[in-house]
Amino acid sequence: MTTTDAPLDLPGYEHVYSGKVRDLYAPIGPDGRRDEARLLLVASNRLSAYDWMMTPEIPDKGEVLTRLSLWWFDQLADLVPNHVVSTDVPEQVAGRAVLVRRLEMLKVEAIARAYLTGGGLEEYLSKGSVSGVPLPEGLVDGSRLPEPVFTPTTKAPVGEHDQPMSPAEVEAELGAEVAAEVSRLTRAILARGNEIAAKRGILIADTKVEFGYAPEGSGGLVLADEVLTPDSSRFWPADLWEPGHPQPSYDKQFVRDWLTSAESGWSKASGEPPPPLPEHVVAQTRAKYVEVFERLTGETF
Ligand code: PZK
Repeated sequence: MTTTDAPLDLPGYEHVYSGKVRDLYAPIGPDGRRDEARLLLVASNRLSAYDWMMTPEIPDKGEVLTRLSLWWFDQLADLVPNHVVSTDVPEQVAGRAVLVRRLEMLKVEAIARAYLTGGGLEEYLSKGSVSGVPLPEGLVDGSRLPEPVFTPTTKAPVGEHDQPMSPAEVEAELGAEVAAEVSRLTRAILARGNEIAAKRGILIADTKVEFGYAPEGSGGLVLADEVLTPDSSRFWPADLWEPGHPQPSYDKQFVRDWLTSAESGWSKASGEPPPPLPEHVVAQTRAKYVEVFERLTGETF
């Protein structure tokens, strides 16, 4: 899948890469050459649902998620170092961009699950285990797991879907020692996230994090990308949690409900792009992102 938006013209930066919802730029040094040690990570206001990019964008989404990630990096600082260098960024992207250390990224999507749903649920129903971890009988969609389970996947190119990786595949890719460390850290990040979020009425069902190494090879794994945001994690409102059926999504529920309602006139199965979101759905969705930020951090957006 491609993005229709042209990259921004950011003074002192050159566009490197765009994902579905984020963009990477490389700083240009005083000598006019790329600074190979840093990257500018820009969070857009783009939102995807049912694998389609929505129009219009969600105002302030990029800034809310950037500020939330920065807050989580602080909450996790005693568990793992992170890639953040500075929030002094071009004014065009102020508040929604972070200057980061350029790392050698691991070729594994580090996922942990604290509640059973999605692909984890499917695997459990067919095998009774998830990523090689045997689970108790009788679990249903939304059940809390006894403890977070590491369920890594491959990193698929944009537009393709990530595939589950077996423990043996992860060890072959990373080596047994790094694989064990990535597993331990990913589960610890989700456990810490849930300890904090539970006090604020939010459950974090699962999360995807990315790790890299500083190129010098000094020190260990560094937490990169975004962390514990609604884009990288499934957030559920705790008061509506009821195992046995799919849980409402904290951030995207208004979008999904409208898209699947008669009002939108759209059908998932049609293969057609969805129609533009009405203003009230955009506003409600923006409000949910702001609400999740304010509930978790206790700060005002
Ligand atoms: C890096 N991504 C994900 C995909 C984006 C971002 N600190 C880093 N060093 C090297 N590479 C990356 C990072 C970070 N973070 C992150 N891909 C590479 C990604 C699409 C768009 F903005």
